[in-house]
Amino acid sequence: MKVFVAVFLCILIVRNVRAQYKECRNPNQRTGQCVDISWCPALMKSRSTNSGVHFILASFCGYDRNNQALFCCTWDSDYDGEASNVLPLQDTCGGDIVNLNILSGKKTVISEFSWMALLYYRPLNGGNLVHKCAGSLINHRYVLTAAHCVTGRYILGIGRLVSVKLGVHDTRTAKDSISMAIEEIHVHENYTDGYNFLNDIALIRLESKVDYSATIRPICLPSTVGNMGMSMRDGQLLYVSGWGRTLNGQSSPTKLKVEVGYWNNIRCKARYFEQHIALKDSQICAGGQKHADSCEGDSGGPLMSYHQGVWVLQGIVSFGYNCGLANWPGVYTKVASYDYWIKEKMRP
Ligand code: 4AZ
Repeated sequence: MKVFVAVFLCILIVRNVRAQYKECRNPNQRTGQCVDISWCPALMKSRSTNSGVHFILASFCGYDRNNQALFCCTWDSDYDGEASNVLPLQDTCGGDIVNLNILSGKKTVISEFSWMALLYYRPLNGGNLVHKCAGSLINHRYVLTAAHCVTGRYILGIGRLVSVKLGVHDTRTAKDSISMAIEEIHVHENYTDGYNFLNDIALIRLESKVDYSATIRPICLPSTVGNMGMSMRDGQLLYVSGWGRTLNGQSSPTKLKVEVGYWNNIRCKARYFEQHIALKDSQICAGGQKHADSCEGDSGGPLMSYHQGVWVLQGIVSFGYNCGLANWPGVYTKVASYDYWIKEKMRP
């Protein structure tokens, strides 16, 4: 009898609690109860991560009688889905709808190179944001760029990096583009600021995940497609894209692209040694045709190879002896040399 009464009371209490709290759906579309956050162990746990805090805010479901915010409580502490340290497979990354014939032109079409990111800086005088560098989206959460775009002398006069814009074709309209805040920046520990710009690589973690779309997609890393750049031949065509300085001396409002030929390292090291710059095997040279080069403002952007429908991030725009001079190729950070570094820095 006692047991029966106890069970009956329990059922009554649970019913009462249920009646008191509204049913709700959390951002993962799971059904839960709309409660004060201190009643919800899963959401209390979420408070320790940035993404978790986003998840809590997205779980808001109303107010109680005392105007206290309520949140949808389930067993979830964060968004479902792929962890942020997972790289996309070849069927997701580096795809392009463009056929190669169009590449003889200079303008890009809107959805071309949709992994390209623009880096925006807050000027020291607090004025409007300016963009000075580019980067490449490598998964839902990370953008790869040059170290000199996030630290050191180059950005001293520009300001502090504050956001990353994705899905941009024309910086004047930038319709359909999205602006992402930055959660964390990893600069290579052995980056040398100036001289030969060794280890000129940095990884930006966005504050939340981005959804892929027609104009926002990731590029493949060399390791993803098993092409570590070992077999590149002199003169092999690679591609650079960006909004950097053009022949008329200004940065381009629309995303441009240019073909550049690969230089083997022996030849390129000899060339730059004339300028007393010692290049390493973790750098790639490409270009050296008059007026076809990356330049100021293109830094951090991608040097890409294209093979059977897949674009691969082979290099990161780093520096050069001026821009667009005949026989002076641009120097790029060799992404394949940093495969381990990139994967080690990425967090779920
Ligand atoms: C720059 O100033 C810069 N052609 C970037 C790339 C190259 C030269 C200069 C290579 O950001």
